[in-house]
Amino acid sequence: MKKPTQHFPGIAPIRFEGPGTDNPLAFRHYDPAERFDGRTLEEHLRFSVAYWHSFRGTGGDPFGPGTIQRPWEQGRDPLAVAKVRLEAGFEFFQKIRSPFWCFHDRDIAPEGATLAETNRNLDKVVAHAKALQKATGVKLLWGTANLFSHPRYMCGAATNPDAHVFAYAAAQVKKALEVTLELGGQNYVFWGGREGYETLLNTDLKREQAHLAAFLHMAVDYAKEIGFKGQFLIEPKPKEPTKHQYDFDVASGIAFLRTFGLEKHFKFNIETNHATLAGHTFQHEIETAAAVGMLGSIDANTGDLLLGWDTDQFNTDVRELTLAMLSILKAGGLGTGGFNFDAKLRRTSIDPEDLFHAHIGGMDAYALAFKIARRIIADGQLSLFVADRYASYDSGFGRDIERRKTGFRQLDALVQKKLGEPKPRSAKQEYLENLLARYLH
Ligand code: XUL
Ligand code: CO
Repeated sequence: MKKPTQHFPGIAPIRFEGPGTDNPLAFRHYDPAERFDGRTLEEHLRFSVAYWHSFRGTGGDPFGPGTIQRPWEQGRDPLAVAKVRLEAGFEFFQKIRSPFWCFHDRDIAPEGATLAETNRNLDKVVAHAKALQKATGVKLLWGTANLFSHPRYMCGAATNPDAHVFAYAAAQVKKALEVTLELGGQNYVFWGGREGYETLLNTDLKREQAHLAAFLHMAVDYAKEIGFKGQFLIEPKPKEPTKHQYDFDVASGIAFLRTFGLEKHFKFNIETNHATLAGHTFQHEIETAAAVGMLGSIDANTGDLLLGWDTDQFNTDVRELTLAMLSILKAGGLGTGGFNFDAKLRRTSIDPEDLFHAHIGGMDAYALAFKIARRIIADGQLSLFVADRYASYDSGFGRDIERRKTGFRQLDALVQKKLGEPKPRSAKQEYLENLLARYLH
């Protein structure tokens, strides 16, 4: 048998060597086999590689073309190149020890002259992906459709003023759902691409939002029809590419889903850089989704504090990730979701090896944050502090407030006849920040 080509020669599967190692191509904190509560770290964290950044990203920016040239990008037949690229991808997923991957339909297969030809291209590449998944054991965390790159979608897909474009997008998502099912995808993501607007001078906001809801209802119906049981996820982002994205943040997403009766069918895929673009912390978005039982999955990345756009960098900020992990663990984990590295190399990081450094850094930071968060939870000091802060609601009139068993008249009488003036209590933020620092260092 022909030995398969090595696309990353000289790089062996990454091993865990512990915090003391000085090997830059080893994990210091992520030991996939380490067990916690009867499950391995690999099973807890469910890391995923984002195909679009790591295998379609070229480093292009508005000021210049791509800088990254991969050795496997050879030949004139786009379908043949797509298949070899996929082999490089699966070699990478295996070597970086990622149990999952994620893709957009158009990342993996080229568009043809007609939708039928495009779908045929996709089928051929999906058959190859299925074989590679089987051979390597790497699974699909989620699939999605690219409804934003092609010029036909310049004014949106489901929110396009032209019903013809809506119909085209529906056909595309129909196919994307079918291939996600074919590949055993555990979730399906709707990120709002160009579902938003630039100016209200040309936009009927009310109709566009209703169209988006109609589109999502059709997706729910079709998933049911074909037997796709994966979790549907909305990925909020406040701006970019449009000035006003409809899925601004988790809170506006919840309101949208509830307004249109979709809340039972969706959870959220929360991306760190999207949270901060919306003026929130990563942890805020996680808590907001978890509070209504809609925490689904994470797009793991980070922005740059000094830049106002979606820089999609790998996140190595253990403090930020520890806080996020605390909220995720408190919520009972991500279920069918995982941590997908929706992050890209800097334009100047042009070596294939840089893909390894980037993911090792991200995986180690999440693994360390997971362990620290577990220690914080086991220790209990932080949760005891918070519980104690709300203790007045655990009994008496406080409990009546929570259970809606009292009202303004009773509370007024209580304050005037018995309680009098409340005694302020310190919220102790600095004490708590120091407590957190104790776990981190
Ligand atoms: C864009 C973004 C997307 C989604 C999938 O900012 O995050 O890559 O994750 O469409
Ligand atoms: Co994303």
